[in-house]
Amino acid sequence: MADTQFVTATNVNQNQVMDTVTENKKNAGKRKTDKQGYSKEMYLSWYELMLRIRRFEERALMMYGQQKIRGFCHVYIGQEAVAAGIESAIRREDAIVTAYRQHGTALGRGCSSRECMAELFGKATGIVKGKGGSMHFFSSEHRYFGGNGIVGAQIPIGTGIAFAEKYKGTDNLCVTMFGDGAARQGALHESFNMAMNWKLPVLYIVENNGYAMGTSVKRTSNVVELYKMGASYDIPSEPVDGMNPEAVHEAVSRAAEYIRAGNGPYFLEIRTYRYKGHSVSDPAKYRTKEEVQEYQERDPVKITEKMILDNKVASEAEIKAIQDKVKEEILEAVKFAEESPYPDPAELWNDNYTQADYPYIRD
Ligand SMILES: Cc1ncc(C[n+]2csc(CCOP(=O)(O)OP(=O)(O)O)c2C)c(N)n1
Ligand SMILES: [Mg+2]
Repeated sequence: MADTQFVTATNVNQNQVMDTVTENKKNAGKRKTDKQGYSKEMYLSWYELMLRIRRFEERALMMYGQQKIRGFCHVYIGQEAVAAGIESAIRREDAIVTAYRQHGTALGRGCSSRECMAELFGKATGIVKGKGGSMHFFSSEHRYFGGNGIVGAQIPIGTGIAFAEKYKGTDNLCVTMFGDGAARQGALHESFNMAMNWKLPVLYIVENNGYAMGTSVKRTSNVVELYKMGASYDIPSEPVDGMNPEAVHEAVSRAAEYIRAGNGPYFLEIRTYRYKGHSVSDPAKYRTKEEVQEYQERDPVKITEKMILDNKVASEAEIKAIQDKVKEEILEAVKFAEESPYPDPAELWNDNYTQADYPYIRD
């Protein structure tokens, strides 16, 4: 199943973890994707979720082109294995908070395609009543805390959610995700330090897709292997192949086990790639076609489908049934969004945070 060494001991010591880090690094990119290590249900659920995210966003881009969706829109296409591998390795009660490239994470949490699509359309039936749009899905029912537009702002928020879980005595953890661009924010360092000092149940995940808007990781810092940043706080950290749901699942599983045992935070650098530009308005001229192609050859949806078929995990008919189901679901979601009403203008006054006794300065 895995060609990496697992860290499963509850009181694993730091040297062991750092040995594992070195091992993983040596093995990164060497993982075999042609061997079956998990159940049929697992492979099919990874495939279905990744396909749902892919088809959802392809359709959203089409609707954007028709101006049915407006405003900011950052798609996750290429990064789907990250959402799939995280979800299969954690529990529904665990919390997740992430940045603005977040449609896939919300769908992974189980938020419905129709509510998410309606949100993109700005409709009252959207997941946050049409008031958030592409960057701001949220669902406390799904333990999904958004959707944050300020780069890195969710890092202290996720740390705070983890603090709340520890304070309340649950054994839930908070997966706190951010991009490589956010890894340079000061808030990350304050959060890492506090989480480690207080042994908070937080799994930090940087989705390193190589770019922050048009700026490559290489141009930002000498430290391009982002997982190494955890070492300054003694947080166990490792790099992960983010183009393969199996690798993500394995890394998140051992991290979650370590955290749930009360050891404090864990940090994963999941290496991935976005095929599209930063947002719909970015032609992505700062990188070569060859670079994009290289990653498309490792496409997580395609490699998972190939793996399933080559190993006869499921039949072509079963794969086709999933494809048809997802296609129908997304078309239905668009229809639902189109037919839904816009929010009543009076809704502007609802769901705003107010504090009755806040000392406003008044004339
Ligand atoms: C504090 C702050 N600074 C700058 C921006 C403008 N901005 C929006 S996205 C972005 C790049 C972030 O890149 P990364 O964290 O790698 O995420 P990715 O888009 O690759 O998923 C920047 C600089 C912002 N939203 N917030
Ligand atoms: Mg990035």
